[in-house]
Amino acid sequence: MNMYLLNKAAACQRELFTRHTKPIDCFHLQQTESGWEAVDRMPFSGRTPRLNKGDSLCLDFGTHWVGYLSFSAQPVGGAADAPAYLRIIAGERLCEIGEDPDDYHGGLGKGWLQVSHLHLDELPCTVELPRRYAFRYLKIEVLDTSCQYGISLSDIGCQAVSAVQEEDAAPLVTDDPFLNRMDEVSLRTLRNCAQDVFEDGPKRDRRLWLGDLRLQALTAYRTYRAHTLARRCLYLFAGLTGEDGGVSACVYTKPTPHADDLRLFDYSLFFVSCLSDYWEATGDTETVTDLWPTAWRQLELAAAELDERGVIRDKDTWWCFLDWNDDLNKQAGAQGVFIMAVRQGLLLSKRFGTPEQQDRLNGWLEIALKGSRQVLWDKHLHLFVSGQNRQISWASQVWQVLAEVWPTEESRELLLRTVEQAPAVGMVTPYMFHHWVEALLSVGLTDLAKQELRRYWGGMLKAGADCFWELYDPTDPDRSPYGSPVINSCCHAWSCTPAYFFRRYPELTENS
Ligand code: RAM
Repeated sequence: MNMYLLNKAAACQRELFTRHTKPIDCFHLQQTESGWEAVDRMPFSGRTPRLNKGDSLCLDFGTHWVGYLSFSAQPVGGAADAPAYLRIIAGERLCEIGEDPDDYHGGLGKGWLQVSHLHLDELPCTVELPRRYAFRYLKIEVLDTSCQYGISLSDIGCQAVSAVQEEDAAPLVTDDPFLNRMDEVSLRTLRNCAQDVFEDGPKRDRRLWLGDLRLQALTAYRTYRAHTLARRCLYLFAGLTGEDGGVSACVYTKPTPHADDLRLFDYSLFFVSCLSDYWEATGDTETVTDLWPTAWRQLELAAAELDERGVIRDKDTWWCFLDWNDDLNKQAGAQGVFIMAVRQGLLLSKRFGTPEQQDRLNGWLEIALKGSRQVLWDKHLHLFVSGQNRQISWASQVWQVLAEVWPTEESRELLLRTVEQAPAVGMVTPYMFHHWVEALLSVGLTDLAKQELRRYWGGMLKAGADCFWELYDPTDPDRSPYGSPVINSCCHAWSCTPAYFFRRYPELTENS
C-alpha cells in the first residue's frame, strides 16, 4: 500500500450531488409469455390505501435511480398490537420484482438481490432503508400486521446520489430523436455509475474495475468532465498494487481502500491506457508524473508473458477478460491489448519516461508486431487466429485492428471480411461491442459503425432500457454470465459509450 498515492486519491474525494425523487405510477404485475409486464397503471397519489397481510404494491419511479429509500407508515383500523412485517424489493427491471428472490440459484451471491425484510415495531413511524438501491421499480409486500390493523404508506421517496449532474453534461448537437434518446440513456447510465468512484454497476458489483473505468473515464471526459473522479480512481489503483507492482483488476474503497486478489492481463494493461487517456484529456503533469512508474510496471510485467515467437502466452485460467463469452480464446485479443498499451506507453514515455524505457518499449513493439503478423495471422484465411486450436473470433480481429497490426486499408478489409464470414465465436457485452465500433471508426467504416450503434444499443432501447446493460445478446434476451438474468446489472457503465462516440466522432450524428 502506497500512502502517498492513497492520500492523493483521498484528496480527490467530493461530496455527492443529491436529488429527491418520488414514485410516479402504481401498477400490477403480470407474467406473460414474453416476460413480466406492468398492467393497470395509475398515477400514484402519494399515499397507499389500507394494506393488510398478503397485500402488495408496485411502484414505478419513472426511470432508473441510485439512492436511499424512505417512507412513512401509519396504522389504519386500530392500534398496532404487533409489528408490521414488510418485504421490500427494488428492481432495475420488472423481472427482478416479479420473480421470487427465494428462487434465485445463480452463480453470484444472493446478497446482491435488492431485497429487505423490515419489522416496524412502533407505528406510526418513518423508515430510512440503510442500503443504497439501484432501481426503477419497487414492490412492497405486507407479510403481516395483525387481525386488528392494516397500514398505509406515504412519503415514499428516494434520495438519489451521484458524483455528477445530468444538466452539467456537454450537450449533443443532433436533431435525430433516436440518437438523442441513445445519448440520454448513455448519460444516465454514466451518471448512475459515477459515485464515490466510477462503479461498474450501482446494483452489482458496485466497485471500481479497471476495464470499466477506462470506458467510463473516456466518456466522462467528453460529457460531465469528471476529471477529478477519474484521477481519484487512477490513484486508488496505483496505491493498491501487489508486491510485484501489478495492479488488481478491481479495488474496493470501503471500509478502507483495499485491492481484490484478481489480476487480469488486459485490465492491468488498461492502467496504461487510462493514464494515457487522462493525460490527453487533462495535460495534468503532476498526476502523470506520479503514476507513470505504475504504468511502466504493468508493461514490464505483461512483456514478461511474451514467448520466443513474440506472442503472449495463452493460459487455461481466467487470465484475461475481453468479453463474457466462455468460448472465446483470449490469446490474440490479449496480444492486441498489449500492443495498444505499448504504443500508449511509448507516447507517455517520451514525456515521463527514460530513454532506456523507450528503447525497451520499441523492442517489445517490434517483437509483438512480428508475433502477430507471423504467428497469429493466417495467410490463407486472411484472419487472425487465437490459441492452440487456432480459433477465429470477432474479438481477435477487433483487438488486432485496434493494435494497428496492419495498415489502415488492410485492417478495413479485415473487418469487412469478418462481417462477411461472421465467425461463430461472437461478442456478447456492450463492452466488447464498444471495441468493435471503435475498430470500425478507426479504419473509417463510419456507416457500418452507425448501423451497429443503432442495432446494438438501439436494440436495448427498443427492449425498454432506462440505462444500458452489462450484457445484451440480441439473440438471447435472458442470457446471463451468472446463471440468472435477475442478477445481471442493467445500469452498467461500460455500456455508456455512445455518448463518447457521438462527441468524439461528430460524423456519426451528421445526416443520420
Ligand atoms: C463483471 C463486472 C465488471 C467486469 C468484470 C470483469 O463481474 O460486472 O463489469 O469488469 O466482470
